[in-house]
Parts: sequence; structure tokens; C-alpha cells
Amino acid sequence: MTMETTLLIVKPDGVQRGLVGRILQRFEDKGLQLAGLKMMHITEDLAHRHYAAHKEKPFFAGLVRFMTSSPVVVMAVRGVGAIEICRKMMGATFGSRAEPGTIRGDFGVSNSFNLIHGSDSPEAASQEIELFFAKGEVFDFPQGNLEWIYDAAEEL
Ligand code: 3AN
Repeated sequence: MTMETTLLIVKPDGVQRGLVGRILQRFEDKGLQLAGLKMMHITEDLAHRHYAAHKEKPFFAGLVRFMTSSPVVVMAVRGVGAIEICRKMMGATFGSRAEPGTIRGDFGVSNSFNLIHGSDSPEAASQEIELFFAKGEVFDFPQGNLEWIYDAAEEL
């Protein structure tokens, strides 16, 4: 496992429902490091670029409409194996099917509003961080309690 930085987005439904703090808290509680954080309104162009892989899908237009409908909060989150850990914490794509204990499982029931996006591979993570954060907006700094989060002899 390697140290990874992943991109997470609290989607418009998460911001509108006042869940940003509770969602962010879960990643901090887990021991992941918050390396970047901002609120923004996703433009049509950015939504198209971010979801380019889905452009032929029947839900694409609705997805773009949803993601551009209201501000979002984007985060860069860092840790050993962070990409897979965050995906597990998010849960299955839709709240109706996501396991209790996951963010989507605990906070939503919808089959299109699903609260959070997380990069699904190292390639996607670096592309998406570049897409959503300008240079200097993602910080590289020592995590103060690192030696109590990881066994440095084994894991770092
Ligand atoms: P995930 O976010 O769990 O990785 P993907 O990558 O399959 O899900 O889909 C990307 C996004 O497209 C999802 N987060 C969801 O918002 C939306 N989406 C996927 N499938 C559907 C669908 N059948 N109807 C509406 N929106 C969908």
C-alpha cells in the first residue's frame, strides 16, 4: 500500500442538507489527512470534463444538471491506501442499496442524489485533483499524529 491523495466531492445534496461537517468528520476520524478543501460552483464545462467517461450514458444530462445545480465542497484527502478506503466509506453508488455504516448508506435513499464522489483509481485521483484544484491549493505538510496512526516500522 502506498500513500495516496484522492479527490472527494460533497455533492449539491450534501451541501444543501447541511451534511458537509459530518461527512468530512468521518474522513478525519478515520485518520486520513485533509490536504485540500474548498467550496465551489461546478461549471457545465467542468462537469462535462469530470464525467467524460459517462457522456454516452442515459443519466449523463441529469447528472450534469445535478452537479451544476448548487455549490459543492471538494476535498483532497491523503493516507496509505486512501482511494480504496474512501470508496468503502462512501458505500455503493445509491443510498437505497448502500450498506448502513457507509456515508451513502447512512445519509441517503435516493437513486440519483448520492451525496459524495470519490476517485476510483490512482489515475482518476491525479486527473481529478488537477481538474478541481489549482497549483498550491493541495498542501504537502507533515501529519502531526502520523506515528500514532500508522506503525511506521511496517506501514510507511
Ligand atoms: P460511483 O460514484 O459510485 O463511482 P459511477 O462511477 O458508476 O458511481 O457513476 C458516476 C456517477 O454517476 C454516480 N456518482 C451517480 O451520481 C451517477 N450515476 C451512475 N449511475 C446512475 C444512474 N443509473 N442514474 C443516475 N445517476 C447515475
